[in-house]
Amino acid sequence: PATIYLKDYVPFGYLVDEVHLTFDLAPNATLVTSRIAFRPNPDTDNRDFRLNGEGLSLRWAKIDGQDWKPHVRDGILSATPPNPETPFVWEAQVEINPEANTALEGLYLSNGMYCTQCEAEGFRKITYYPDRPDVMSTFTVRINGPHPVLLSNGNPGASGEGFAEWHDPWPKPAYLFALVAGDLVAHSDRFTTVSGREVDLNLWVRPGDEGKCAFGMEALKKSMRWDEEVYGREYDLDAFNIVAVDDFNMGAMENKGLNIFNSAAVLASPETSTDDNFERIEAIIAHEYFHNWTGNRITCRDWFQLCLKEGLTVFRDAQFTSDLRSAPVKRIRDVIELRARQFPEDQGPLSHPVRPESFQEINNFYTATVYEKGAEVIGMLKRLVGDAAYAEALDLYFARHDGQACTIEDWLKVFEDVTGRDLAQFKRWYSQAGTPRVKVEEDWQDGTYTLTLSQVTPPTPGQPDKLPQVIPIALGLLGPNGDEVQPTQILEFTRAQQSFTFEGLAARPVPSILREFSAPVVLERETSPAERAFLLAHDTDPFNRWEAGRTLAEECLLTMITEGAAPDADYLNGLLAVLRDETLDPAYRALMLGLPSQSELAATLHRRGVTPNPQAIWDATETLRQSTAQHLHDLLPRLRAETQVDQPFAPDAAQSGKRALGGAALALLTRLDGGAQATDDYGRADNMTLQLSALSCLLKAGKGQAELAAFYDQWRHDRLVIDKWFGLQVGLASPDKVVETARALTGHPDFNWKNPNRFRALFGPLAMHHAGFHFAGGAAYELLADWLIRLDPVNPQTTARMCSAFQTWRRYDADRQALIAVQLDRILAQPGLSRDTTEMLTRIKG
Ligand code: DPP
Ligand code: ZN
Repeated sequence: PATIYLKDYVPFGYLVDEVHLTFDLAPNATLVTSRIAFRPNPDTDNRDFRLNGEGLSLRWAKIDGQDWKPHVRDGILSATPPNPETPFVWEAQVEINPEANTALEGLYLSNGMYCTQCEAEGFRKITYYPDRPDVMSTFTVRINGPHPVLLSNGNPGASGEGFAEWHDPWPKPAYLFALVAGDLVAHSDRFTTVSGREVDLNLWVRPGDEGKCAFGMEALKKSMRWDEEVYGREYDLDAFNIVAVDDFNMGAMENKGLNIFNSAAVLASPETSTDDNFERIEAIIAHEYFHNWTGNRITCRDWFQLCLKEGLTVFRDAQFTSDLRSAPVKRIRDVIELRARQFPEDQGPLSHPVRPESFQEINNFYTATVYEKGAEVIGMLKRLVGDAAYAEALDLYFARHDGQACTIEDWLKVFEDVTGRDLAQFKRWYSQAGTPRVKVEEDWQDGTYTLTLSQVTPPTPGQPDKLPQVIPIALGLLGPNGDEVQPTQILEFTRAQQSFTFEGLAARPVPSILREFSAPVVLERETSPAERAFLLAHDTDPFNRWEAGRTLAEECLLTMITEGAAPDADYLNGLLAVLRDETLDPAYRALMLGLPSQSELAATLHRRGVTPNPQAIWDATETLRQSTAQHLHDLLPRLRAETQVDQPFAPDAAQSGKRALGGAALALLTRLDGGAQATDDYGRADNMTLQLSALSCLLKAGKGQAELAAFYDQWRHDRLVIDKWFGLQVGLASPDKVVETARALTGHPDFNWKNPNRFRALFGPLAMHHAGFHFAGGAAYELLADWLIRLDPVNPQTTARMCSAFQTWRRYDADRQALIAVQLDRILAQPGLSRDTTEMLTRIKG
């Protein structure tokens, strides 16, 4: 496959003033008729007229009303307009086959409903067009079809029996185009914007799902208000439609005025959704809504700039969640996710800069690095310039670039203009891949405390040498009694090595470094368990207090693994003290009970030059869990009593925090009582959070088969709950049983593997089960490879994404590497393997 480079960017030779599309819907022969007004682009002399198109059968084409026979090859239609220096109208009609579209890109059918996914390059599967984000136009759409609901972007126009028209007055790139047609029902509401615009809100779902819409609608209204209040951004159309669809490769899509959601990312009810589901849905609704300004009104010049909209929009949705719920809890959860998903990517063969410089298949770059590290970079920028300058820069960004397709250079320039700072070094965060490692050394002499930091970013593919980056280090100092002697300040750490001194201190302080996780780096610091325990007890920064407990747990596990040590008393006592403290938010205490994931432990061992043994990591984790249960024995019933919820169910921060802590306590209790309490809880559970938490405890204990069967019977009609049923069994199996459990489930009649949610429900937990996936013998590698081979011709995008299960393979021993290499080669040898999967596996192999 061809590689596309950022450095080769050239503008398109023409601007598009207007797009008119007519769809005559038919499952296997939909006609798309286009009329597009082009004019020469004054910014370039290049007049090549090339349109993208894939899988289209062209029926006719005209330029300015004259029949035209264009040249079509390899997905490119080329023609030379008779008068390229004057405006002209291109018309064409193509036939497409939505029914045969299993890749879920372009126009496809899901349960008889038509829907689209055009980001990144799906529009070229609908009609011939300059399918690139820097070509923006207004769209007018007419849909002819027998369906009761016919939707497209923008404002509704004329409609009647068998047709509907839509007009989107805001120029947009083709990737934001959307169309939906089907037998849908709406949950409707209204929103009045700050300037008084009345907006019709609709959440469209399949009949039967009406009861799962209320939460999403509330989340939408909160998002609309929040963006007005915090960013001064108002909605700009008369209607905002959201559609839930069952077959969808990603979470959701921000199409202008017509967001399309994976049903798992929008449908919610207390009986079928966990608290985590609710929180995630709220965040995704916000995310897609916020794209209306950061992504749609201001879009990306080219796909290398993807983080321009994604990093910023993830950052904004995180701010929203922090405001609505608990800021420390959100921050901790985001850092857990970052370490679980972005760090392995950044520290392995798939490592790429936040703004990549080349790709073969852009779908492979919708990554944790572009999204989550992209958001971290914005958080760092905000820390460095301060809140006021950040707000001013954003105002300037919206004012200066509204209606444009922009670059990271444009983004940084508004910050430079507002602050007068030179951001050349900061820009390395966008161009250098890899996670910087920061080493800390300390010195204390005559009342002067010196902190010496050094930074190294290890080599990543294509980038052997790295330059120092600007790392904002949020630092506070604590005195011996735990009082803060130096409140949080931001150290600007810009050189390979740099010292910071603090004078006039009465006693040697204990530093609290990288508060709030002020930069996405790995902190390497030799400290005693006693000092960590001190921070766990006293740190005034909630993130770092949690982090102290986390590192204490990690070091404890690592010594158990490498030295066969017993669980560390500092950890267990520190944990007990924190959990006893009823002034602390239950959600926060629940997070304190978490352990580093087994994959994270493997990464740390690998970084320290030790080959990880997955079974040993599993065993140590189990042992520590068991000791924790015993150590907290007396406290567990009290935690359960404290976290009882007496009010009617609400998926808010307060209640979900209680359920999280109660669930964590139940998991420990089950290790002591053999599941008696969990069985009882399962019988009384009246919401999915409690039901799933009780069932999980039982399965983890090797019990609960009767409950599992009852769960299936209760929920067999609900596809989203059955996804959970699949995932649970694989995720909670013991390492030696994971593969046989997964294999047996692939034979279940409900294993509709062509549905991405169902495929991921089974194979996601397989890949995430560290000790099970890497269980000796490599059967899990083979099973996953078998199914990737099967899925690739059907759905390359989801296949390629699942390949990342293998990205950490170089961490492990020679036997495991050899077993994985066999599977990677076997997949790569498949004839006709997709560009998506080929690129991923080639990069993973390195
Ligand atoms: N642009 C989408 C999102 O991140 C992904 N298709 O919201
Ligand atoms: Zn997004």
